[in-house]
Amino acid sequence: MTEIEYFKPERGQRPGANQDPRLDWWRAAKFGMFIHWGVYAIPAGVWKGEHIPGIGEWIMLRAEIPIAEYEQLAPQFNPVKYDADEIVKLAKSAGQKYIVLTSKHHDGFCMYGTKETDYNIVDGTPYGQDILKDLAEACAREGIKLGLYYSQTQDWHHPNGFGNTWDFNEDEQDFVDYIDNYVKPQVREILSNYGPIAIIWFDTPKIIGRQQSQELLELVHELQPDCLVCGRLGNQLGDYATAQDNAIPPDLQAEIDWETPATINDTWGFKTQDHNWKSTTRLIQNLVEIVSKGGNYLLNIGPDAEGAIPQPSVERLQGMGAWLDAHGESIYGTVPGPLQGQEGYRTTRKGDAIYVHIFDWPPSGRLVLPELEVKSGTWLDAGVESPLAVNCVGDSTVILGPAAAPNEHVTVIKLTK
Ligand code: H79
Repeated sequence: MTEIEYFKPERGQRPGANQDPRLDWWRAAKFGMFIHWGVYAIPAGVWKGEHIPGIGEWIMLRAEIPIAEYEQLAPQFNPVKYDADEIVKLAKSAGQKYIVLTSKHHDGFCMYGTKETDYNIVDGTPYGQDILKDLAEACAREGIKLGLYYSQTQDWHHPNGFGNTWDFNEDEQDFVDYIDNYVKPQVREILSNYGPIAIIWFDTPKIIGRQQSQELLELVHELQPDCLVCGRLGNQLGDYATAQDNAIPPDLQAEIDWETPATINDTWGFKTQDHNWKSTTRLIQNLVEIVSKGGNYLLNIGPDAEGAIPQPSVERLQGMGAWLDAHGESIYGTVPGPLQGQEGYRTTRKGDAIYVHIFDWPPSGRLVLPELEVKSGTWLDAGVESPLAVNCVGDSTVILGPAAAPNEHVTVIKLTK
């Protein structure tokens, strides 16, 4: 196994950005919805009857599908079940504070009405409507922030984009021309035509040079000064750092603002054969784990070719939202807690309050923490009726509760001075 590099410099945060107040809303938000959606939802992991392993949105590369063949997906794309309001309401009910939609993934197909190519949802499909416009309007109505994923380096459809070695000869490509005359005009479009965009989520920097990353950063901030740029812009120029996909760093990351993008099953783009859904408990624990170490959780859904959200995703997101309804105080607006690297529990803090999130409830009902100089404790969930005792004993804080965990996912105790 290769060692996981949680924070490569090229996905890192620009020095000084960790003091930037433009990130304050994002620092408090903790939990966002990622949406991976494009024409790859039609093959959904199967090409010419063959299951193509790996993440669904990579099918064009994995099967080395020629552009002329892959392009034929667009005239089949007619997601009549797409309902922007339903997606935004799902995000809200899950407790997610922002949404990031793929405006263009590596396959080059654009999910918005661009003037730069006909290979887009408005001009190239029977559906013919601007999915991004609908989502932007629904987000504005519901007061949820909208970000956009944009694949700035890989574009397997553009003659000068990176990554398609089966249709193009790399030696003949002009990558800087692609950045200057395709990527920049498209970034200008998505930041000019859809109202406020909270985040631009660039991905897989790979060959992008420092100057190109710098120019894209300046373009974004010129058009929308408050728009955050994720670390995958490349060259350590992002407003915040992006961890490796699905990777949660082992320790507290106190010096940087960071985010883990993650899947609920194993794919981003919809795949019929991926049923490896993480449990609601696991997803809640991942959220707590990430927040306890100072990060944000950007959790993905992959709508199908008709625009429906897979039911297992809906159920899990609603389960997370129900937990957050009772426990949001210990997540939103918190900072990492004083006890790190402990077995079986994680801590967050807000002002004087320390929140202990218990993953492994002790069968004795007795949990011993290092001394925290706290005087009292309560269940965070007002619905829990079990007695709770918190005592300082010597150098320890001893919590006494029932034998069974009061919450089926993660029980939270609020400790105060
Ligand atoms: O958008 C999602 C992914 O498509 C994208 N980032 C998230 C947010 C991503 N781009 N690259 N990668 C993830 C990692 C790619 C890993 C690879 Fe492979 C290993 C590419 C080729 C070998 C996995 C296996 C993907 C294709 C085959």
